[in-house]
Amino acid sequence: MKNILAIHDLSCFGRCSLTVIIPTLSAMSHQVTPLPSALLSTHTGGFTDMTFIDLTAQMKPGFEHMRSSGAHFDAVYSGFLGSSEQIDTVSYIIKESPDALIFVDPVMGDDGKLYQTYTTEMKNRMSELCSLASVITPNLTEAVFLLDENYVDTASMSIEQAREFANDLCIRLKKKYGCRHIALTGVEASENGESYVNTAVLSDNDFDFIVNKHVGTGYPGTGDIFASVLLGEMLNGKGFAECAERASRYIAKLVSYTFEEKTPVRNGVSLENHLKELIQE
Ligand code: PXL
Repeated sequence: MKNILAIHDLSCFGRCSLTVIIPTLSAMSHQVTPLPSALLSTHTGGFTDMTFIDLTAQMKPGFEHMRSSGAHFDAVYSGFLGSSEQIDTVSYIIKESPDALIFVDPVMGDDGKLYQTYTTEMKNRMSELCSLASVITPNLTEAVFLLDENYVDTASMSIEQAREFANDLCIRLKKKYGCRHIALTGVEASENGESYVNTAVLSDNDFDFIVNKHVGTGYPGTGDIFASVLLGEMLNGKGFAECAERASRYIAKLVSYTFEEKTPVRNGVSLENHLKELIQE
């Protein structure tokens, strides 16, 4: 069994970050050891006035205590962070984990905008973590932030145009950060009146573009579930492109089922009804 150090926030209501990461990776037979970066009453997508407690002060001592208590991590998996200082802590943890797979989801924003609790300094410094990672999983917004560029909405591009645009972004991300594997999510396109949400994958020098019909709407937490399924599959020994394909098909299915249930978008996807599909006999 692999043990994953999951450095993300705990947003109590709304199904994102640790509340979806732990069940997803557990269903895939991995142990998850959370190192919470912040405690929020809800996530920031569609809610206002959420409570927020920054947990920076307990992260490094918490990591040291787990290590001295015998914890060994096969992967360090970071996501939403609560302060700029946490980037130093996560860098330290990564440097202290030379045998671990370093998987950085550079959570910062969506639709061209930073999340409510993110500062420009955090945005500028996320590059430090990406430089230390083997795997990064930015969405389109985060990818352009990491390249210091302006957001481009690809929704009106054809699939081929979006594919080329995403290929170019992935190549430049790889050149700048040196990561072995990149999965770029949320690359929209449209063709013949149909909308698509695609995932671009650059693994070593092989590029793939996974095309999915856009069914319903975008839900919070899907980036966290995508990254978790991808990591879970990688730790089960599969090739990166195959893992990314499984993760993106799983998200497309979750979104389409949740859309039919007509629940409020900000409540996230109905993961609980579909966890059993991740369990391998
Ligand atoms: O799913 C990414 C995420 C994680 N944590 C918090 C968020 C979001 C996205 O909105 O608000 C608190």
